[in-house]
Amino acid sequence: MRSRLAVSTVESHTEGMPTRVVTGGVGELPGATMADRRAYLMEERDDLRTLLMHEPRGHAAMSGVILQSSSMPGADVGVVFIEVSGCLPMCGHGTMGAATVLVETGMVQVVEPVTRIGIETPAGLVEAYVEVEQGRVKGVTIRNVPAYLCLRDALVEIEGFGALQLDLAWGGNFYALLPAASVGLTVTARHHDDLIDAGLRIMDAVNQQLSFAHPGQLEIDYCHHVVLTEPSSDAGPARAAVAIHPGWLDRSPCGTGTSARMAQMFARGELALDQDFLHASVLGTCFVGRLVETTQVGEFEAVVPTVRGRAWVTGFANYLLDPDDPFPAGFLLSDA
Ligand code: PYC
Repeated sequence: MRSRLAVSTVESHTEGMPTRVVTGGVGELPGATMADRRAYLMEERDDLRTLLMHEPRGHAAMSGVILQSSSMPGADVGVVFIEVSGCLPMCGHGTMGAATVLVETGMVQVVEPVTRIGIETPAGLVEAYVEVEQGRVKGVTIRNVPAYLCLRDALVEIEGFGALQLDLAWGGNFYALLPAASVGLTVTARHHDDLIDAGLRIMDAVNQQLSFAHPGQLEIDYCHHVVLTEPSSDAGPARAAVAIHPGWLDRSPCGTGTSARMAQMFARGELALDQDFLHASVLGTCFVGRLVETTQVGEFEAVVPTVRGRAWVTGFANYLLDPDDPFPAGFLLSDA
């Protein structure tokens, strides 16, 4: 056996959505901050992301984090998110997965009943409050970066659907939000292909017809995520199908999407501070969100969201790259 690299990982899933946590073999990426390291990875080492996320080592809905050290005040670790879609500024399910792995493998000092882990993400400092009972993680609440409603009732012309109104909100990524019913769908795994197809058309329209950027990181001026919403019925959770570039659905209720949806609802007077918001995925798995304070992001009134979910460790792996492997950066069958 020969290999050009050996990357060790701890595999996990958060409410059904995988997080491959890279624990060794990559080392410290160049850059002072996680935003710098994300930029480095995207510009110089995208092959590493695609090797670990794409087939044959990953799949078309794969997601992960690369653990790093951080010198940000309040942070214990740093993370760079990797995904089939690229390198996200922030990922909620991935942060819960990483926090669970850090605790259950003993990579951080564990305090029961709650271990606090400060995590520097490319979008800023996120705190994870990990509920631990006899060494087992029972739940993770993340205190996310501030979220805000960026565009309200924006009118876009969507191929096949005509003119539709939607909101655009930031929750660590930009999300276009609109009712699934407005594109003739319900939030169910049976509509998987149609939800993705509608999501991609909406994404194209938003990116071509609307103009926006995060005030603190002006290079983040695109939308790769669409939340097709469904309101709660009775006392049940609100539901969401989160369609993501280049064409897959989040298996979890999406931590940053939940944050964006809560910011949208707060701005519309539909959700108050300190009120639980139950959010279910297309798979039926749930996060519990809450808005805990108001703040400001540039000119936008913003809110600080917390999101609680649970992750499970599924395995340990070592990934190799044989110098003769014909796919040194992986592949996606859909792109081939
Ligand atoms: O949980 O924030 C999230 C997320 C983003 C993309 C997939 N999951």
